[in-house]
Amino acid sequence: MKVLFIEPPKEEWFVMGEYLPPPYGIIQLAAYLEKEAKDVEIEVLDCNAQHVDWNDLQKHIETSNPDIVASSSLATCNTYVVARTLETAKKANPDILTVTGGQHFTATAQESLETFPEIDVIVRGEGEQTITELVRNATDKAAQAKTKGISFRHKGKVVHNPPRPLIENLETLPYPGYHLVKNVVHKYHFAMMAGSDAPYALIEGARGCPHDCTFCTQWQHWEGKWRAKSPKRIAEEMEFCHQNYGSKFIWLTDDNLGAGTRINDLADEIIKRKMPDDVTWFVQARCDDIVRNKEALPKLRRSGLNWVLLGVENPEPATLTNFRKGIVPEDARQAVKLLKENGIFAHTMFIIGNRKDTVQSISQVREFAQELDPDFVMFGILTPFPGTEIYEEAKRNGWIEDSNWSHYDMVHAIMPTETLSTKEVQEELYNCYRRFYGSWTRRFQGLFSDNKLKRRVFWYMASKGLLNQLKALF
Ligand code: B12
Ligand code: SF4
Repeated sequence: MKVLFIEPPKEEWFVMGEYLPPPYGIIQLAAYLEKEAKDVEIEVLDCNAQHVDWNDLQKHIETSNPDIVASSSLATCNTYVVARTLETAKKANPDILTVTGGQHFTATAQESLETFPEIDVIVRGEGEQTITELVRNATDKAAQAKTKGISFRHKGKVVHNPPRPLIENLETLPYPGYHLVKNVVHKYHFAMMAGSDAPYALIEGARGCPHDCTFCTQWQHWEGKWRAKSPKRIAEEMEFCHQNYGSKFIWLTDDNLGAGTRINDLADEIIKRKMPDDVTWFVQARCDDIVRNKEALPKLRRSGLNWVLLGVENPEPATLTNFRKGIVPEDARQAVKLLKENGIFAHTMFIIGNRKDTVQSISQVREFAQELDPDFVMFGILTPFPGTEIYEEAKRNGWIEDSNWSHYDMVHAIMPTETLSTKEVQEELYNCYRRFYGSWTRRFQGLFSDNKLKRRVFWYMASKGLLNQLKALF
């Protein structure tokens, strides 16, 4: 029995410049399968790192000769890329069982199995135990059809098996399976965030989030539960990646660093390991949690945390309430200030294009970004990702004007607001970026900043022409 995990050829999300990320989801699944099903042969093909394009993929699958092909998906915008990968597997050998999973396919299992005949099985929700059972029962079709957590076609109908309970203790998961991509592991990098020569690793400290924002897929995907590894285990994984793979830029995949009470201990555990100063890490956090944990920030900085992405979303309290974000604008002011005071790169994310947005309210978003003056800003367009409440609302009300999944990347406008057309929302995104990055004062301050990170980001953005790329979208 052979399972081939594939990270398909993907285009970069251009807003963050040039990067090559490790395909963490599938190496995690493959490492678990390796541990639990010792007789199974496993191969991980990272098309982007191994320079396998669409022309070469079929040949590669034929040579590999797997019984099962499992494709990574990551985000809604990769839907067609996943379908094409599994279609290619079927062309190589129609007997291959094709599988995918993740947020998008979990939320659209019925529709996706109706639309894409090349997908045999969708693994809904948490993948490790389900893919292992699916592989174990590969020669017993009746047993396989009973696997919890899968959706598949049977006699022309889509069948959804009951969900699989979540793994109770995430520490039963193996360490990240970077050995499964060891020939390319040195290539993973994030040019703008850490430079092209800093080996980049993803590490998972938790799954899910205790909050329930209406635009977010994460809490729904992980059933409203937040499960975390201990600070000790997270620090051990960081050290493991640094020692074994030379990782210097570590992205903790947690959506919400501040959930629970682990921040202080996490900083202590990382500091205790005395990794070199050029090993840095990044994470996403809520503004209120940064404020709540302000005493721990100096220690976090000493542990190597040098970049935090904050979900500021909007300056309008009513919009924050509508999003069920649970923060107030003052949290954002405080959080940005605290990060900057502690030498941590403050990266903020704003969302425009909610139903009530007008030219005026979006200009307030821009002005709020100016006022906060973070080191780096990203503006995103409210995108109705399947699996979110916003999606259900938008679908019910017929707001969705673009059903091309490859546009669901928060850069393409998908729906109008009450007063702005979809095209106008698109133009407003450009205006937001132009207001923040178009100013010569800000450009000079960035390009010649004392802060090395800030300098790199601004030089990088200047060289990549982000504004022009955004303008080309309308
Ligand atoms: C790191 C990251 C990135 C990295 C790239 C990482 C990579 N490997 O390519 C960067 C920064 C480049 C990135 C870019 C983008 N990202 Co991103 N990213 C993440 C993040 C933080 C971690 C991903 C991860 O490794 N998770 C850990 C793994 C173990 O979890 P998992 O992927 O969910 O997999 C589990 C299950 O879902 C399931 N599963 C998943 N896939 C499969 C496949 C098979 C075969 C099976 C059996 C099971 C299975 O099993 C796994 C183990 O249980 C997630 C949020 C999160 N915490 O997951 C967002 C997230 C995936 N990103 C998201 C988005 C929207 C984007 C972007 C569009 C940009 C943006 N606007 O944010 C781009 C798209 C880029 C592209 N074209 O692919 C959204 C996706 C929502 C959606 N439905 O589309 C997420 C969920 C963030 C969020 N809060 O909404 N991202
Ligand atoms: S947006 Fe952030 S805080 Fe809100 S549910 Fe998603 S991960 Fe949690």
